[in-house]
Amino acid sequence: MIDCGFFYNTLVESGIDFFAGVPDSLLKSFCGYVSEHVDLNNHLIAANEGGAIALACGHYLATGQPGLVYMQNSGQGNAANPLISLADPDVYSIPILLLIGWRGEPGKKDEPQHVKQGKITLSFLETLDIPYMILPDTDNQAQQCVEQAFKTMEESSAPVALIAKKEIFSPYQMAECMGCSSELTREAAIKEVIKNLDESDVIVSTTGKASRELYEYRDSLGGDHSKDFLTVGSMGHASQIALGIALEKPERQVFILDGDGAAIMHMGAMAIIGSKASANFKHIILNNGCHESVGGQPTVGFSISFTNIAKACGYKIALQAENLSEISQKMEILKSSDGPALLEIKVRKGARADLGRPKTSPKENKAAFMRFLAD
Ligand SMILES: Cc1ncc(C[n+]2csc(CCOP(=O)(O)OP(=O)(O)O)c2C)c(N)n1
Repeated sequence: MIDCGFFYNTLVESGIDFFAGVPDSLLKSFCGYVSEHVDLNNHLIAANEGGAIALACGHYLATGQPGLVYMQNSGQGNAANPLISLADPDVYSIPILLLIGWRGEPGKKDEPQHVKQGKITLSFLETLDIPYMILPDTDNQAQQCVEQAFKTMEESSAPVALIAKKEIFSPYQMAECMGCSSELTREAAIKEVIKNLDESDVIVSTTGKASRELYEYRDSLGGDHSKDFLTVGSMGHASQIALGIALEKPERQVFILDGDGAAIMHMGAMAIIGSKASANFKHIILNNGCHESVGGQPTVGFSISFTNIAKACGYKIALQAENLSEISQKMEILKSSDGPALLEIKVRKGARADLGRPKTSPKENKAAFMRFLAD
C-alpha cells in the first residue's frame, strides 16, 4: 500500500502545488489527506471532472506549474472534452497529472455501472493519446512512478495519468466535517419523503448511497421497487431523467431525490427545469454538504442557497426542511403546489455501515419502472 502522506509529499517535491478533482471511493484516503493538508486556494473540489481539468489549465496558465487532477474513472467522460479540446498537444498543450481511481477493473467484482467504464479506462486514455502508468503498491515504487510520469509530462507538455487500483492507498481517516447541526440522517429523510407520497407517484433517485437507502427501504416495505428509477451511474443527471419523464407523464407526480454534490455537478439542469412549466416536477435535494457516498469530502452545498438558485431559475416554489415534521409539512405543500418545485432537506453526514446494494439489475429495474409508468 502507498502511504497518503508519502505520496502527497512526493507530488509536492516534484512540483505539484495545485490540486483539483471530484472525490472517488478508491481515492478516499488520498482525497481526505489532500482536503486536510492543502489550503483552500490550492485545492478545489470541482463541480465536475471537466471543471477540474479546466481549473488545472487555468492554474498552469497563471503559474507555469502543472496541477494534479483526481477523479474516479466514471468522470473520464466529463473530463474528455477539456482534455481533448483544451489540454491536448494539438490545442494548448497543457501538462496535467491525472490520478484516476479504477472502479470496475476487469477481474474484480464491482457494481454494474462500473463494469463498462472499468473495461475501457485504459483504452479511453490510449484513444486520447494520454500516457498512463498503473501505480505500484509500495511507497518507493510509487515515487519512481511519479518521477517517470513527471518526466513524460514535461517532455510532452501534455496530460499524463496515474491509475489507482482498489485499496492501493493506506487508510487515512478524515476528521468529521462541521457544518450541519441537523440530527436528521439522509436515510430517515428518505423514509419520511416516501411515507408522504401517493400511490401513483414515482421517484428518480441520485447516484450513491441515497439510491441504496431507497432500495433497502422499499425492500423492508415488501420489495416493490417499480416506482423508483435508481440512477446508479450518470452522477448529476437524475433531475434531467426526471424532467424527461415528467414532460411525458403530466398526470403523475415525478419526484427526484438528488444529492448536493450531484446537483452541483450539473447545476445547469436547474435552469432547464425552471424553463419548463412542468407542474408535476418535484425536486428534493438531500443536502449533507459533502460527497458522503465516497468518503465525505466537502461540497459547497452549505455555502450556497439551493432555494434561491431554484427560484432564480424559474421554479414556482422552493422550500426547506430540517426535521421529520418539517418534511411531512413541506411535502404536503410540495404535492399540492404546481411545479417545478424544490424541497431542500438539510441532513447530517453519515450512513449505516451495513447498508446493502440493489439485488436486482439495472435492466430489471428499468423494465419494472417502465411497466409501472405505462399503467
Ligand atoms: C461522474 C462521476 N464522478 C464521480 C463519481 C463518484 N461518486 C459517486 S457518488 C458521489 C458523491 C455524491 O455526492 P452527493 O450527490 O452529495 O450525495 P451523497 O453521497 O452526499 O449522498 C461521487 C463523487 C461518479 N459516480 N460519477
